[in-house]
Amino acid sequence: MPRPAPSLYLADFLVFPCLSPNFHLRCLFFSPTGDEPFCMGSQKVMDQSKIRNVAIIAHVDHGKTTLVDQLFQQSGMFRENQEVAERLMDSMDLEKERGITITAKNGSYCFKDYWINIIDTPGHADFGGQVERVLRMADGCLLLVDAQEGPMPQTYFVLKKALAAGLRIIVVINKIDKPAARCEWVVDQVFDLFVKLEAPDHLLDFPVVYASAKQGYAKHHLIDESTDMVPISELIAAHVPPPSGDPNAPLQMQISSLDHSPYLGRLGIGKVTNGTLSINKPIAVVKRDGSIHSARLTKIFRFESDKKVSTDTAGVGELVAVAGMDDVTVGVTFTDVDNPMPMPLIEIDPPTISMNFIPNDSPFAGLDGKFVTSRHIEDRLRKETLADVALRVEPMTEGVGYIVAGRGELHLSILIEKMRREGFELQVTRPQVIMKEEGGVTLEPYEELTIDVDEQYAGAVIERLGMLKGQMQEMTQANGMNRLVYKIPTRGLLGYRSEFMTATKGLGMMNYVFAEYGPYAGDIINRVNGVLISMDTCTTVAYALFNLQDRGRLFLGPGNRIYAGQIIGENARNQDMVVNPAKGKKLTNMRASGSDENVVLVPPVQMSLEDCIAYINDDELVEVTPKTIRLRKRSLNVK
Ligand SMILES: Nc1nc2c(ncn2[C@@H]2O[C@H](COP(=O)(O)OP(=O)(O)OP(=O)(O)O)[C@@H](O)[C@H]2O)c(=O)[nH]1
Ligand SMILES: [Mg+2]
Repeated sequence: MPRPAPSLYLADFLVFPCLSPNFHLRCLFFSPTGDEPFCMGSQKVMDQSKIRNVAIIAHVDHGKTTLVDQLFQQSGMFRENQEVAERLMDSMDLEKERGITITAKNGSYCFKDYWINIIDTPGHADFGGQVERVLRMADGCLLLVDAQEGPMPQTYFVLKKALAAGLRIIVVINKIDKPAARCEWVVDQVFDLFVKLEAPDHLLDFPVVYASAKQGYAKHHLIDESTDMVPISELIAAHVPPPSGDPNAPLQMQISSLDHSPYLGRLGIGKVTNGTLSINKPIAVVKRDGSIHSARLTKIFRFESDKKVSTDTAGVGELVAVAGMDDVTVGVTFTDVDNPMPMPLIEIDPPTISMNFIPNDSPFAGLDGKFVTSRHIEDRLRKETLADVALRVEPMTEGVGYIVAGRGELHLSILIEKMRREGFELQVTRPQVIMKEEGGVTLEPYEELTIDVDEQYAGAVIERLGMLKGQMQEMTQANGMNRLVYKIPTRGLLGYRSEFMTATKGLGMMNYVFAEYGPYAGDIINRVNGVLISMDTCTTVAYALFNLQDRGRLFLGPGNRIYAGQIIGENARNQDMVVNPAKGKKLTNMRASGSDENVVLVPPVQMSLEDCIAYINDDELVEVTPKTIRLRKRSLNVK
């Protein structure tokens, strides 16, 4: 077909490759005047047959966000000299700092005349529910697997969800630049996983592509030479079907995820499954409870690279964000006013752990934070439940505070971190797993735990996991490393990560994913050590800490203002000990030359918020303020 002239744009909405060095990947839409390239803020809907909606799914850190960077960069959507941030889609501050994706995000790029919508998903198990929900927007997915590690617990989880959604799957063996890459082994493992998950025959024959997202190349065969990511885009264009759906049918669009705009408030994100979404037409909204309301949208956005671009209408298969409904939530369907047709509800995974968020009542309460009352905390938590459907909040039955339940320690600690950055002060209790009663039997959540550990530390890890009520399912060896697979109560894993890191000198990897509810495993003692507790409100003194450091590990250094009942370290023994961290040296008339200044302190153990949450026992609290994180006894009465 001859390439149409730019002036035909409004009639056909076709894509014109621009003559840039990588023009085969570059795609600009021309303005009606023909000279200025302009964004997709068009009144027209897209050509359905040229849309590809692809989710990128994988275990944590297997390189999803890095792959999206490369696809965007090589599509020519950025100016040649434009500075583009690394892991562009990880746009939240916390995502950048931690190097992990916390919320799924939409973006797009052009390849030849295809418009490829990409959904970058989080790999961490705590955010697994999001993956399941956003898969509703996809017609296919890229399953990334690390070329060295092979499939990991979350690979299994996301693949299971993708197969259940009936999506076409392209397997990307990523990080082939790693010296220890073992691509053939990984492909075999992935195949075994497909078989284990009873994938239908047509999906078992999955296409494979080998990539280094970091270095920006991909190839169909390992022996090929390649300098770009084109093979991945080619496979997407060829293997992912265009969105099905009838443009003439009544409107159907279900909200799969949420976003927030400082100007427009909440945005609902979803795929137009049937019909056309238009800004000027009233729509019916079917809520989660089945009630139907009419509404009018104030804005519709398409996703262009990592930006949202306003449009007035969107057609079948397009992924859009919409504004105008403050109470929009995951699962609602936008549909035709005259012929409302709700889509099946999106199940939301029930929470597995909970913590109590209580107002700060420590002696130092209110010194740092702007928002300290239970009312402030309640309002903030309610706001969060609107944006995060995996979170549940209810008032505590005893005392003032809220029971906040979520999908894991990371899920809840991210919320606490966000709150403290906004100026909140609060105290939190030790996480509790959520038990279930079934037929008079108490059931508790179990995780499937996969551990990769150097042979020399395997014995210690196995011994500890036994104490934490883990049951070994599998043990394999390769290249001096042991892979252990366990089923273990979620309770046993609370706080285990930092212990594991110390026990394996940082040379181990542990990953877990929710497996099932199983019988209550009996008492588990997560922490054997007692703590060192300050006897007074005081400022810590180097000399006193020097004398205390033989007793255990200290959590803070000299010059810190602390209160009576605050935890300042871990006791080497298993009971608590009240200590005086302000006790200076008795002054005498004699000056002992040299020894007075000779106080050498071991650097204190630095505890992150997650470490603190994982560390405390039931009679302890973590006090969180914008500037400080403290550990304390619930009862400050130490006399
Ligand atoms: N050697 C190598 N490292 C890579 C490659 N791709 C990504 N990485 C690195 O792997 C780490 C994780 O990359 P991300 O892109 O954040 O991984 P992710 O899958 O998005 O992680 P989550 O979103 O947290 O699940 C980063 O340090 C990347 O630089 C690759 O092809 N080769
Ligand atoms: Mg990521």
